Amino acid sequence: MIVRNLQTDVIGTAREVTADSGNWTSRRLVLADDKAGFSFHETLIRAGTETYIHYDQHIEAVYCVGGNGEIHDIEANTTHAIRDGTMYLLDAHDRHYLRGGSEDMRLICVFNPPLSGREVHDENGHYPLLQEGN
Ligand code: 9YT
Repeated sequence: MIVRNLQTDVIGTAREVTADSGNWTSRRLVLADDKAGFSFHETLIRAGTETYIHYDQHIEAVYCVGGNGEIHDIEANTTHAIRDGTMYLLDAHDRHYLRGGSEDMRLICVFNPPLSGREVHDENGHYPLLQEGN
């Protein structure tokens, strides 16, 4: 069994990653080296920001537990409000814009394959497929 606490084991360590843009901070509670087959994060999306994302190598489920924002599905040209209790699943490598609303949004995110820990979006909104040890 692995037990971790956000405050004591994640915040302020290498498991906490902030985008260069400052748009989001990801606190990575479970990573690839835990060998669970997925990674598990709490992500803060800053209010009023917009981030282009395209996970071409990963599937991600996202569940909102606080704050507000929206997701714009580029292919479908639809926009969905996100608030406490909203889930979205990026099951088709969906290109999208993620927008923070009037307050920071707190999201619980699961990635398959798991992130190894250091990923931030590249200029195409992608996360690379990092192998452990890279
Ligand atoms: C919801 C989302 O994809 N936000 C960007 C950060 C990502 N969730 C991560 O690395 O934790």
